[in-house]
Amino acid sequence: MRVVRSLAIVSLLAISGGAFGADKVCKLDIAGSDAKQFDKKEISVAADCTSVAVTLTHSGKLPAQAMGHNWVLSKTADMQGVVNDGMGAPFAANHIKAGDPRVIAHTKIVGGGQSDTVTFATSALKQGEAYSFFCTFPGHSALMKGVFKFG
Ligand code: CU1
Repeated sequence: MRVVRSLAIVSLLAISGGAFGADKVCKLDIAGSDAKQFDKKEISVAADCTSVAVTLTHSGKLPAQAMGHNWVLSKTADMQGVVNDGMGAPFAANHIKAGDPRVIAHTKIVGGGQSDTVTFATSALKQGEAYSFFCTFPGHSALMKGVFKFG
């Protein structure tokens, strides 16, 4: 009994760890297909979300080496640079340049039937800034991109 009670207290502390005890994790889902498409062209995150959890699911059947997808977030102005450097980065590094400071958040590359979730704090985002999400698998971002709105 004593052990159970201590665990409960620890979880409560974890949940109310924010400055005002109002952490709000906003969950979003997006899917990538064998036809090299995301199922969303736009994602909106409300200003009161303190963090965002994006789950990317590959709705197709093709393996990651042939038709892999990731979900990458950057400022729209940084997107082309992130994509270009991603082409030169290895598959094992999810086609993202090591330590790329322009990447705000990214999932790993998934293949058919797989999914991955990335969680990031909205303190990394500014209201009014233009953000885009995209896939950095070589040749995919022309079709696989969308607008990410915060605030
Ligand atoms: Cu892709």
